[in-house]
Amino acid sequence: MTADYKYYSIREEDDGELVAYYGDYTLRSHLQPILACEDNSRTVLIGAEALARVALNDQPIRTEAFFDNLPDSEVKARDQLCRALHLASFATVNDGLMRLFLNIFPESCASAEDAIAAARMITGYLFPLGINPKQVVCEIIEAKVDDLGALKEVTQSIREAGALIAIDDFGCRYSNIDRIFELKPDIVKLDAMIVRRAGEFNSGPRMLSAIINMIHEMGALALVEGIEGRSEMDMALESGADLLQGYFIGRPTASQTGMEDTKERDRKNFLSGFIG
Ligand SMILES: [Ca+2]
Repeated sequence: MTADYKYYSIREEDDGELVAYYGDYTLRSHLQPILACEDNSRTVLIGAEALARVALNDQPIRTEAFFDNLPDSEVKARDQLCRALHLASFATVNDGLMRLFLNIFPESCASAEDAIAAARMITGYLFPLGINPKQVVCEIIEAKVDDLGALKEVTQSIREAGALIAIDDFGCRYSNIDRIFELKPDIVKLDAMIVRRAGEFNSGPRMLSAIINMIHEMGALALVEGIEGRSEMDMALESGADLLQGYFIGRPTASQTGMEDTKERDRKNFLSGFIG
């Protein structure tokens, strides 16, 4: 598959992996698995978050560095490139069931107009790539978007297309509970810092339960990020988390291998009954 756009190109390598080229930068799409908690603390793989791996002249760099100190128009072009790459890569491993969690860069929602354009860009790709909109969860960092009108536009446009909304990094900055209630997200992702802090205090697990209960009151599912060990996994399960993500479950890996490895491991977990 080859797709050329105004600012960049996406090409298929000999091994089948899609790579995006942007000047001297190359980008690859990696997936980090997300588990759903079922009754009796059983877990099952339901999807993955797409994360970009960026290199400059073949040297790996932080993904954030790809966006640093650029004019808005450039940030938007690069953000579009990431989303196009993630969607096209996911399409190559799409089994019709797994969900793709896709980050929306806050700068793409600076205004209502930008937000609508970003949402249209995503939804416009889905049909040609054979991805059911219901499989896509768009992650938005509410705390980084000042304009409530733009937030509403982007959530409404995404929802109208049939995709789901997740509030990302909840609790790491100045998350505004009122605004989140108003946006009616399907999922709220608790920042990794929350589970880490909850593990440091005796009252931590109760605090985590209270936060998760509040998210349930909103009518949303609670996804706990930052599961890096057994103790965090157990605490999240006991606190009523609906979804889990973190290194203990799986690191971001190249799309094809990552999903297959995790599926195999998760299948074993599922068959062996209980985790713990
Ligand atoms: Ca995210």
